[in-house]
Amino acid sequence: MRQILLGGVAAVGLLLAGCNGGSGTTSAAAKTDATTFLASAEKELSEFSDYAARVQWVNANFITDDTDWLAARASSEGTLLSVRLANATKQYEGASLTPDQQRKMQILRAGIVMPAPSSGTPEEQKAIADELSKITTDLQSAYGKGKFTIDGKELNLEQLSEIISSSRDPKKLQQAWEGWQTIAVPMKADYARMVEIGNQGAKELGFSDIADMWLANYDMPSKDMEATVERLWSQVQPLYNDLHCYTRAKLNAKYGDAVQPKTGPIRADLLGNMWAQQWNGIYDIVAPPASNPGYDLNKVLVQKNYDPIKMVKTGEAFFTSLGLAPLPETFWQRSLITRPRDREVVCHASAWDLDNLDDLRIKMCTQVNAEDFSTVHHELGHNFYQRAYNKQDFLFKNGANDGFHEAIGDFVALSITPEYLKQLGLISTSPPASADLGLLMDRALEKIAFLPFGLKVDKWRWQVFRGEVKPEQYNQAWVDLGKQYQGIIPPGERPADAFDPGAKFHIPGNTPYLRYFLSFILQFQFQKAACEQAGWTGPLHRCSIYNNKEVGAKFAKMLEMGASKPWPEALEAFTGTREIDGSALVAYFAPLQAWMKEQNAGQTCGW
Ligand code: X8Z
Ligand code: ZN
Repeated sequence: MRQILLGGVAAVGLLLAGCNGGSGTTSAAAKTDATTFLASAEKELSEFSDYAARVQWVNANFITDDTDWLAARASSEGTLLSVRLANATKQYEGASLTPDQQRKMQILRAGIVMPAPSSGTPEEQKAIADELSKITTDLQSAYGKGKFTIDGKELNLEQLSEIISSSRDPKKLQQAWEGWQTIAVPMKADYARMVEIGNQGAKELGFSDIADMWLANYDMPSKDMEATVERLWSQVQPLYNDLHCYTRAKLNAKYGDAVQPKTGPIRADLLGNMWAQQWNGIYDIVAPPASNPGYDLNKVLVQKNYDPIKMVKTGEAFFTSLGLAPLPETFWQRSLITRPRDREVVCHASAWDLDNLDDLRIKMCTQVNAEDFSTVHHELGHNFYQRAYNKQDFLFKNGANDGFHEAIGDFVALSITPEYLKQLGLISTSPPASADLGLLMDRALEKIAFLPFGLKVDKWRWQVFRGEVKPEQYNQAWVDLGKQYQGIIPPGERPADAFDPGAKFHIPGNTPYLRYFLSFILQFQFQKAACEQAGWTGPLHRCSIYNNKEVGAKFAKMLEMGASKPWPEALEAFTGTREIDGSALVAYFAPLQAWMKEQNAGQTCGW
């Protein structure tokens, strides 16, 4: 495993494989003792992972028909292996197992992202695993190669995204937005078939569907996890509504009623990001008056001659300032840090752990700007987590849950404060308290704007996996959820063949998305706890734990636990609480929320 992709993904699935076509599964006669079974499963998975990770790495770094073929084959082998092991756990149902053994069995059973069915003859099993793997590989490659031509020029995602964040011409924005969505049209039929196969696989493993299976990875029954998500959303939704209301008024003032009406949803292409998931691209439009931080990190990085390598070195230096060991030399030799000019690559940023030990790498098409400076910390968070838990047993080499994996680097990036930038020599003076609203607004555009999007992606998939939304309703359901949660609508009528969800990496990439919603909650809990440990008494958004070895040591304790204990224990180890909770996030933004409420007075908020 190591669906290392995107860092420490839980999936024992897809990437693993075992080739020694073991007999199936539930034969009681063949029942081995649990300790022996788990040891052999971990050995097999670990060996397979060493191979599959390299195949996937090469495919993502050189997308060709041949590497697609290799990746599909490895993925099929991985699916067969992980499904075989998942089925084999059925022998131990009701057996008396230690908590660790139970945990490993559950990881084997539920940790497959897209399971293939295991009924039928070995030939039939292989045929359907091959079909599934070809679909998942093709979807991912189609996304990686996505382009759209404007004025005779073929544009990739970075170029189209640049238009979305910098243009203020509604026609150009609409053209770039609609253009990017076209890359997903050919994916729809494959996606529907994949859902069919995956659901059959999930049912055979005892789940009602893939949604049930994904939600079973949080140390509680799926239903309880879903309820937890609802509780978290109800805690943070009022904050999002205030930001939405304030932003809509600013967009209305900028573009006029014909483009952005005063009431109702916001036009999705006006928010500075292709998916309206983070709105920092329109900071200039929503900036609170008289609270200019006095610097623009985008410009500062360029002026100070930062290049992609220097950005990554700076990120690494933050982690080592906490007392963590530097990255190995191979990280620098083997990572892909800028987009190569001569070949197709999967540019969506990811962190990898090729040998489940210390062959760590990132792969990202880094640009010198504030967003990618943050993303560098995000990716390195995955790598430092991976190395911290490398002494755990194979099945525990993972995040406490997938939200933790996503939150580590983001938590560290919350320490990129003006004071920290000053320590780096990037700015010469730290802005006064009067700039706080500006600093908080910039963070809100990154963190608060994201919350409903973070929810939308898997709300859509849950509906699809549960059969509540059929292929002919795929697009409408996506648009409806965007309206319901984000309060956004597409810039124009959507074509009948549209498949807009496919234009977001994690849908063709089959990366579960709830993790990011959880991460955006957790990272503020980490921040609050860390700053308390550091004795910080100022506003939370000014707190940086740079160089703090004591906080670092406690942080490392949580990281080293990996997935060996239920996640509330890991949370407790660092923060002292076992509950995931949105109040730290709400407290962080309290001054901004109070100010936005004043600005919104007299308006009809909501949509
Ligand atoms: O996919 C990512 C990371 C890799 S795990 C770059 N993120 C989500 C996204 O881009 O949609 C980080 C924030 C949300
Ligand atoms: Zn990530």
